[in-house]
Amino acid sequence: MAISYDKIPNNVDLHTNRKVQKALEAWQPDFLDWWMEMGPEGFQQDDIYLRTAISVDSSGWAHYGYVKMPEYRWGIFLAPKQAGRKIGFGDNAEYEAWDQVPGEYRKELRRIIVTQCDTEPASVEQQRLLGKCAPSLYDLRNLFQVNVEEGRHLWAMVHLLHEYFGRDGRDEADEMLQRRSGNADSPRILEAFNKPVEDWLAFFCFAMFMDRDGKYQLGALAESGFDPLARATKFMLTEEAHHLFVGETGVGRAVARTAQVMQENPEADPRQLGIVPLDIIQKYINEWYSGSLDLFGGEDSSNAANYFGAGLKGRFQEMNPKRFTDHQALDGFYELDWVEDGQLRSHQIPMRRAMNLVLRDAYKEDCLRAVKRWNKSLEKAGLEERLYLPSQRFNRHIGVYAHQPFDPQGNFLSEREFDGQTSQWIPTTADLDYVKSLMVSVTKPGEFAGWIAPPAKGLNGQPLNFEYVKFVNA
Ligand code: BYC
Ligand code: FE
Ligand code: FE
Repeated sequence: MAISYDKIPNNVDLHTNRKVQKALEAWQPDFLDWWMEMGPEGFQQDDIYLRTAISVDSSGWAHYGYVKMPEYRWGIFLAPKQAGRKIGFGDNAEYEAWDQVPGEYRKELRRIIVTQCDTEPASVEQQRLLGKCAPSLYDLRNLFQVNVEEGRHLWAMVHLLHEYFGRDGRDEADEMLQRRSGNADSPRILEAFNKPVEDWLAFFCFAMFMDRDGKYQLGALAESGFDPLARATKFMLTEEAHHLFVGETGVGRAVARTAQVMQENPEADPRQLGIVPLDIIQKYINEWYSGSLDLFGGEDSSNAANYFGAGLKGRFQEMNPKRFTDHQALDGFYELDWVEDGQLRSHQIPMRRAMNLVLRDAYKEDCLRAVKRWNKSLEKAGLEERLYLPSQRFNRHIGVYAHQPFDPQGNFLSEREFDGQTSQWIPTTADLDYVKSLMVSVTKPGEFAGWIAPPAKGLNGQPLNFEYVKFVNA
């Protein structure tokens, strides 16, 4: 099947690159089948006010207009090449950045790119039913914007697989459309991407915490000595900013609405007021934040040391001298307490092996900043409660704290104490059912569901009551 290349905006010379053309011609129809089967259910015919990336220059890349999602122009962009760019860190520092995959690191690079790539379609699958209960047209449009851009991130990584990894790369690209989030036989690679996102508070937590992991992982890959990966991820980060905005302001609007209604009804039970009680919001934060920490991999990781040593994956803003001056990280240790012989003991991780932790620390700072902002609306409403991030030890499935009985404050409990209290920390079935009961679909322009405050302003300079989605069968 022939593809019309002007429908694929790109700056990778697609029209002259026979090799990638051929690979994409085989892959694109399968992508569209996947999108129809696993993409947002029920809205494929509607006109959505979406932005499309049509070039890489910072002022002109975002083009807004009504699009039906299956006709979205998923493009392939690399951030502009920096002439003479050198590898910035690790054992290969100061060599020219690689334009081709270096043979000795082929396996590692393939694995990093495949892992990154797999999360993109996974997130679309996890979110596919949310459109049916969106709290407003504004939010519905934001969901779809995130979904089509995750689709484009899949394209961006598939392009690298097609262009640089030959036969293996084509096989990996095919498998991206075969694995399914949550499928027992062929699940997505990382655990957190196998969990369905079933209500909008969960969606906002996902975009806040999981997409933010994406920001830091992409930031680490944007430092890569493999130049095409660095350039692809750098451009993905420009789109990612909106996903993070959707997540952070989404949770913030739920908190703000709860604060406002509680202030107006100080004696009432929040569950009778059609808002999400703060204790449930805290439980959602506990669950999604702890899940996001798992996405950084183990605290003590030889993989991480190898990636850094080879110059494949750096730290966040590796080349910013305010953050890092030593780009070797051969000296020093990261000190961390974990349980040994039934007790918390201090351990020293050689710095290169602690790179997952170093990246995670930058991530945590960013999350703390957002929580502080959310707490401002509680403060303004005169409420005493505050939201917080749980300890890094709590509810972990990967790394040195995996499957151990820590509470959200990081205390090491006995199994019995722990089992008795999890319902206070993680959403129970009753909590999830209550949140689901609030999830009504609101489709009138300018109106919002009762559990969430409207945003401060509309999108792209449009008013709040703009028709962000036009339904074909309205
Ligand atoms: N789940 O050395 P270790 C995004 C495995 S999100 C399952 O501790 P490493 C997005 C690991 O494979 C960003 N398994 O970990 C967000 C290894 O297995 P083997 C995605 C896991 O390798 C929202 C073993 O445990 N990008 O873009 O240093 C919407 C020990 O591994 C997990 C990336 O992840 C897990 N969570 O670190 C849309 C970047 N963690 O070798 C998109 C690329 C570890 O024993 N990925 N394991 O069989 C990486 O850099 C690394 O693979 C990780 C893991 C940081 C994920
Ligand atoms: Fe993405
Ligand atoms: Fe994202």
